[in-house]
Amino acid sequence: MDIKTIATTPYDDQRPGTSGLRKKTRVFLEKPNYLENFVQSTFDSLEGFKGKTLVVGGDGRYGNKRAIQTIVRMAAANGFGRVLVGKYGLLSTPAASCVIRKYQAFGGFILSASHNPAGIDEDFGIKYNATNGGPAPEKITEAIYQHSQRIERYLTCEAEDIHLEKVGSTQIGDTEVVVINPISDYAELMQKLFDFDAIRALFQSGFRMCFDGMHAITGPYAKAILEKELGAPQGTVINHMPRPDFGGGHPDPNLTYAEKLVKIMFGPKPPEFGAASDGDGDRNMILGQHFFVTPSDSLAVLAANATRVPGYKDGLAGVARSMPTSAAVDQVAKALGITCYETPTGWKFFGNLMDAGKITLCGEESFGTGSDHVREKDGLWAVLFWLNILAVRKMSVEAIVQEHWQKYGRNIYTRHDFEGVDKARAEDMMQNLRNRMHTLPDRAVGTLRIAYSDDFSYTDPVDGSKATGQGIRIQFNDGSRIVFRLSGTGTEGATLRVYIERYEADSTKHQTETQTALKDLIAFAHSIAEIEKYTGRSKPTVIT
Ligand code: G16
Repeated sequence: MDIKTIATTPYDDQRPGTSGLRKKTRVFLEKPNYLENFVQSTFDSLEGFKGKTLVVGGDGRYGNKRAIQTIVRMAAANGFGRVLVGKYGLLSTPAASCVIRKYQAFGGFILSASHNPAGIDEDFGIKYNATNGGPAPEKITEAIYQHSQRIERYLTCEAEDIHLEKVGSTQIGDTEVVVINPISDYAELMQKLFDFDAIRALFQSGFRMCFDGMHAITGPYAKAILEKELGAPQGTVINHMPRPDFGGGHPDPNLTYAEKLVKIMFGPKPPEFGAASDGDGDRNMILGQHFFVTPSDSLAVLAANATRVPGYKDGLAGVARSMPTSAAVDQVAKALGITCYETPTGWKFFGNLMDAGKITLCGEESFGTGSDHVREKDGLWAVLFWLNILAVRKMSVEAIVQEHWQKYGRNIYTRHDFEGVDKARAEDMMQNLRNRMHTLPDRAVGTLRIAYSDDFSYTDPVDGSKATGQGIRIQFNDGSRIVFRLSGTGTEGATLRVYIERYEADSTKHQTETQTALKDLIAFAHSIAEIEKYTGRSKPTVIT
């Protein structure tokens, strides 16, 4: 193989965010060597991969296939022994994690900007996952960034494009490139975790569901598993064809963007169960008939019912949630006598806890739920977990959640997003709040009193690494909370996220509409942070 050394120069904006490097598609396509710089900086940050296996796949968005061809050539030139690529260039994020683990790969690249829209004028992204199948920890992402700041060359080679349309193997010099079925390894893992017979019987009994693939990666996975394997009627999976522009939609499974599914589930005679996943298949939304399950509640319900599901029948080692996620799962952990860890936002913070056997289940308010079966959050896994519980308990989604609240109390919860605001102004707002944090304790807000306020920091209990500046918390004496953070996944301007939560033990108050139940805290959040003054917005763009 003729290895080519190509001269290049650094870009100063290649620091990975909450989940990899996300930019406008044109940045990757039109800035010379933008992708190559990031890929080579990643290789240069790693040691010991010569002759080992690299996994490559993506969510099928615009630019996916072209990026894969570039990465395959670079992987060969850098000395990987084998590259596993999903057919058509596809691999959902959890499937990529599964494949990395199953084939003991050195690591993998996932091409995705997750739930961000796709297309030439939308977003593209790339992230590196390590040997455990999980997102690279901060020490690797920081090393990648440092390398990207002094990069002078990248390595590639002359080779024909790989035939991504056909499963099979080819050689580039000493490197074997294998195009794999992107679904089968993942489907096999799901079969090991869940009672497929019970779910099959549920569908045979006439149970109906609607799964929204949002024209993104999970469509083919859901078709294969729900319809073909589990016998759900054809048509159960809607928007199932992945498209390079996700059909022009915004594949974020929430009440705003999963519009078609929401219409069905809140319309006349809805199916018993509704679910959606996002661009790269790691997020999930769970719906009952006219009923939305918050991601925080969903995690708590899965934890409380885990032993009814084969893969978790021996119980949970522990659980974890990101800091802004509601404390619903904390109540379950307390009842089960297991530890609940509180981590910063970002799936990468769960990896060490899972590798060390400290947790089995974890989740985030941002529609992510998962377990130690892989090292990514997993949308379809969460849907199958719910289906398994529904098959065993023979109750509706709403009845299960209502019963859960009766037993554990309800953590009434909402997130308000202010998308596309001015970045500098949003950072000023956060700084202003930070400067005044120390004046807040003991202050009365209606009948509540502020217990403390801080900027969340985290010390990893496994390797002692520290993460600071992870979100400003205002904690009240009754357990209520308000959290302010700026999103780390956007590509333009800033998104302010405000998370609001109140614990309600009194079941007579569980039916109050969420925004009404949290009205006083929402008003206080607006006034204390001076949201309108800094962002020019009096109302959020998205409420979840
Ligand atoms: C990513 C991360 C998640 C995080 C979410 C939101 O999800 O993997 O851990 O919770 O972003 O992050 P932020 O609030 O910073 O926008 P995904 O689905 O986009 O990969």
